[in-house]
Amino acid sequence: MRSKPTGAEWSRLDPIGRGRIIEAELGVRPEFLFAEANLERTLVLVKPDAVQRGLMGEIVARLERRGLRLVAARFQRVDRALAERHYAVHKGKPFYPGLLDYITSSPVLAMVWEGPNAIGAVRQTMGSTRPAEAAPGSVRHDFGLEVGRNLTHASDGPDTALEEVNLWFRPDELVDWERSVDRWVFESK
Ligand code: DAT
Ligand code: MG
Repeated sequence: MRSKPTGAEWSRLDPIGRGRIIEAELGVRPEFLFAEANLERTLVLVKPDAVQRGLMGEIVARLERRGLRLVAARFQRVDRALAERHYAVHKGKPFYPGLLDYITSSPVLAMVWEGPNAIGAVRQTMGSTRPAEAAPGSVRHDFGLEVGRNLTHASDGPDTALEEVNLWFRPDELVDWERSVDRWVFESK
C-alpha cells in the first residue's frame, strides 16, 4: 500500500481534497486509512441580519461550544459578483433577486469551521432553512421567524463545502492548528 501523498500541494488541500486524492490514488475510501477522514470543513456565513442584530458572538459561541474548530474568518462586504457565484444554484428562482439584495445589504462574517462530520453538525446547529420549521435550540429557531431573514448560511454537502470554502477563502487563509482540547472533543485524536 502506498503512503499518504506529501509535499506543499498536499498541505494546501483541505481534508476533503486530501480524501479525494487518497481515494483516486489508492482506490480505497480514505476513512479506511485515516482516523481523520471524517474531519470535514464547511463554510459558515453570519448573514447581514444576524450581524446587524449583534448575533455574531452568539453564533460563533455556539459553534465553539459544539466543539468545532475555527479554520478561517473574515468580516467583509459581499459584492454582487460574489453573491451571484455563491447563490448560483438558486438563479432563476423567485426569491433569487431578494436573496442577492439581502446578502449584499450589509457586511457578513464568513468563516470556515472543521470537525468530525462538521457539514451536517453545523447545518443541525443552524436549523432548517425556514425558521418556523427549525428545531427549538437551533440558531434559526431561536433567533428567526422568516426564511428571507434566516441569519446564517452553512454548506449543505461535501461538494458544496469544498466549492464554497474555495470561493470565499484562499488556501493560505485556512489555518491548520491544534487545540489542546482536541483529544477531548475528537475521538480519533
Ligand atoms: P439553506 O440556506 O438552508 O441552505 P437554501 O440553499 O435552500 O437554504 O436557500 C438559500 C437561501 O435562500 C436560504 O437561506 C434563504 C433563501 N430562500 C430559500 N428558499 C426561499 C424561499 N422559498 N423564499 C425566500 N427565500 C428563500
Ligand atoms: Mg443552501
